[in-house]
Amino acid sequence: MKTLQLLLSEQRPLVMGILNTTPDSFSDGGQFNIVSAAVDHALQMIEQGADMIDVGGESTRSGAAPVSVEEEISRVIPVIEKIRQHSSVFISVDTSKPEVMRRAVAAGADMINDVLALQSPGAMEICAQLDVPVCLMHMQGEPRSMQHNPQYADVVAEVGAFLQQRIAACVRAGTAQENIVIDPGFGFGKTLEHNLLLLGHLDALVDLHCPVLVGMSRKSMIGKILDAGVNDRLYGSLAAAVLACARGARIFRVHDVQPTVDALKICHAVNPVRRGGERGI
Ligand code: 7PM
Repeated sequence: MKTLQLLLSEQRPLVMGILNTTPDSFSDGGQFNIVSAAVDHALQMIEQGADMIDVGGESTRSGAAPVSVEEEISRVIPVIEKIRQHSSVFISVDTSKPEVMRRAVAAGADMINDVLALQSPGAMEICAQLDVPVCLMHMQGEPRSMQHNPQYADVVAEVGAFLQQRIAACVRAGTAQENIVIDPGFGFGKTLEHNLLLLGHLDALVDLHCPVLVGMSRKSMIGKILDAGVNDRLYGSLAAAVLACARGARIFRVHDVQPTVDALKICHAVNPVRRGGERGI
């Protein structure tokens, strides 16, 4: 079994492949076809060098309709079970619902990735009880309205303070400090300027002594700079990943696994154990 500690101890950037199981991401809507297409995609990303697969069943797109617990379970659980049958890859589940967290870990998931940073009632307690690693992400507002005029006095300080509070709350609830990963939440209630400030000052988050995960792949911050549609954001996404890596990020949540693995190998070759001992674990 792979553990977060073991992967991090390799002292190289870790690539997390994004696996969407929402019906809108597949052309054929049938349940069997969705599961088998998702598992095929996961195996392909593993082949390309993904260290982790992030399985998500709830679209966090601004304006997207909420998904029921039953619906989310029916999307992600069969996929997690099938990936586990084929591979020992590290699996994270992108969810905010305590019941989905419990079921996903029972099905073989290794980590909880929660864009709400375990603020749903019961979520923090379940994660402590399950004794699994968690990724705490910052978001301002809620998905439906978060991009309507986000405002900060000091985005870097506010995101850092929020994550620090959530780390403390999780540790109080019983989660081991070593099991906590933090994420600035690029694009979640942030303008392009906010996102760039966070990327430019990522060291402020690295200083919180938890490994930092970043997700900028194909996001609108890349699209806005390049004036490019979602299918023309690969090179921009690679550049953003490399910059984050150079500033101390440890885990990269991406769509395009193989190109990202290559780009990050270059970054890592320059400085393999970047401040490894004392920072970001
Ligand atoms: C529509 C809009 C669909 C945005 C999907 C998204 C992150 C995440 C997502 C992230 C962590 C995407 C996002 N983004 N989890 N889940 N960090 N930890 O572009 O940045 O994938 S969903």
